[in-house]
Amino acid sequence: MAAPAAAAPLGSMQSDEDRYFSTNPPPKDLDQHMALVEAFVDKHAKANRRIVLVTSGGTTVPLEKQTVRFIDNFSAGTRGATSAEYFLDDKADYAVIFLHRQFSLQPYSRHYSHATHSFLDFLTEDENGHGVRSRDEDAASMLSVWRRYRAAGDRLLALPFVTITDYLFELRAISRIMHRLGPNGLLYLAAAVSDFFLPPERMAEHKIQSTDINADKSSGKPLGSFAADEDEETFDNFDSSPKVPRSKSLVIDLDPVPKFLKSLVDNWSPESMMISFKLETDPDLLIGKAKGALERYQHHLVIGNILATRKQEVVFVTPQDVNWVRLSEADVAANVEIETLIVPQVISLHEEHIRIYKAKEKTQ
Ligand code: PAZ
Repeated sequence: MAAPAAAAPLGSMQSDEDRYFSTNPPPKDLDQHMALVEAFVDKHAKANRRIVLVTSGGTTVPLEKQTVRFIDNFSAGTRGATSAEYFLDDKADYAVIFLHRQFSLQPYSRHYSHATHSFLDFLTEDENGHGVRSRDEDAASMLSVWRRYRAAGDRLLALPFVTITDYLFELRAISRIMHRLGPNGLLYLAAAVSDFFLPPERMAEHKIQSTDINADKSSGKPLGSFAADEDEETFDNFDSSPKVPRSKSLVIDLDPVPKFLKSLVDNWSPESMMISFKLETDPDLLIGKAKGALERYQHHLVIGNILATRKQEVVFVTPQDVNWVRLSEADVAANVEIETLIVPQVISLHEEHIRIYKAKEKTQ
């Protein structure tokens, strides 16, 4: 029988969360970002405005400390950027902290920045030939986007992240600041966040090499987990060129990212309303996984979507209900955005959350 493990001395137990944040480096702009968030939150709290944190786009998983290669995902940030616009709408009047993947879609400019043709195609020479203006056919829609952009003004704070670790540091710090908003804070977590990462102690410092040549010179350490080559005398030679050693295959062994949403709900911003998104490709898994997330994290709403149909339908899963939200065929044909349905429903639920919180406060 194995001897029982010695009990850890009191105070020495580190949670997965503590370990993650103490062993991974914070993003270099974190302090500067949080100074902006503090000022933004204080200003809008004074105006008694509700604030939503919208997260958007994919997180990268770097394979090297001086990163040349990384793992990424499909998300362009359409859901986040589009939703942010509807939260900023005059009628909704939210202030939005837009935590987004660097260079992903942004509210308002998204209509032009990632279009299939260049933004320059929206312009034409003005009458005097001294400048440019929008083409006549685009003028009305551009004016509408521009007016909404100007109206949003200082209600939008956009902060970029790149890696999964940047994202988690920023999420933790922003949600802690939002805690001071009480129930007026809303967390709308639409970013496509990696479930896996490479811990720093297993990350190569320099670019991972595909052969053993100069391996020791470049890093002084083993270069990641390469599949060992049985036959060291094999070469990549298909012609009479000088012999070079055959490239090795790269085996990547990733750790699971600790589950942070429970900390968000319990500790970081417990009075905010929290909405997470759940993406699946297999429709048979979606509702079960969404319910599982609700049970596990005890938050307010999971919005589920399937990769192939995410722009036409989503499902709202709460502890009480499962409700599909769908665009009609006519809406799809007219390019109506599903966020025009999602955001107003989310706002009603947030209003309900605030009402319940205030009613509870009165009875205490
Ligand atoms: O960025 P996008 O609009 O192409 O995709 C949006 C989305 C599918 C990433 C989002 O709706 C979502 O489900 N986010 C959570 C993904 C997840 O981690 O399960």
